[in-house]
Amino acid sequence: MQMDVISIRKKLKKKLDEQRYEHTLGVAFTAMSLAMKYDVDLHKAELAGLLHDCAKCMPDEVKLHKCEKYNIEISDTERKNPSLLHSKLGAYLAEHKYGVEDPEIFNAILYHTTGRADMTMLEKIIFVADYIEPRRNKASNLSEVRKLAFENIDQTVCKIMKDTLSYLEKKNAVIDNETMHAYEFYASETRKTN
Ligand code: DGI
Ligand code: FE
Ligand code: FE
Repeated sequence: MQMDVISIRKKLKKKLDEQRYEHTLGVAFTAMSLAMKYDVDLHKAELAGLLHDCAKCMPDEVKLHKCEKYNIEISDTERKNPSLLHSKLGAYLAEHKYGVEDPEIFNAILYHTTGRADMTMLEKIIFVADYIEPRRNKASNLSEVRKLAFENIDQTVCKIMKDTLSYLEKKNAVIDNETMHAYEFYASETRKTN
């Protein structure tokens, strides 16, 4: 059965550390603001925002173990970077532990880290809200990206993907195929409209 938002928040507060919980609230509120701008159901944006990182705060071994237990497929890239699994596992837990019944919400959780080609508006909103929520302070050009998010969501997705890829390349991190493919899609999409 679908849990109400207040009960979901209470459960998340137990499962996440303090910073991650604050980030989660920031993503939920930012997602709702973007949903107002882009005509998306506010409740779906809130649920997807609240639950997107529900599987983030567990050790990598536990993520791997739970994926095996629930028969969630683990790719080579994910085996090398088990942190990436928090999206897949989060989508599974949203359904089975938080009672979310809406596949649009699972997909927004599932693709929030890598993105994917041709995302739905809800998927783009969660992808962007994760990066721009008020408590985030990592990227240097955040004020610019925050403004752009309310002007052109596709360009924002493309910019975030580009910045994330150059950050990962600098770190010599393994890049997931989905991340690369998603960037190529949005790079060509925004070229078409410019
Ligand atoms: O969970 P959050 O920290 O809120 O944000 P997130 O789910 O977007 O995860 C962010 C991290 O994931 C960030 O450091 C970039 C990294 N990431 C995104 N795509 C890839 C990736 N890491 C690797 N190794 N490969 C990817 O393709
Ligand atoms: Fe995440
Ligand atoms: Fe997040």
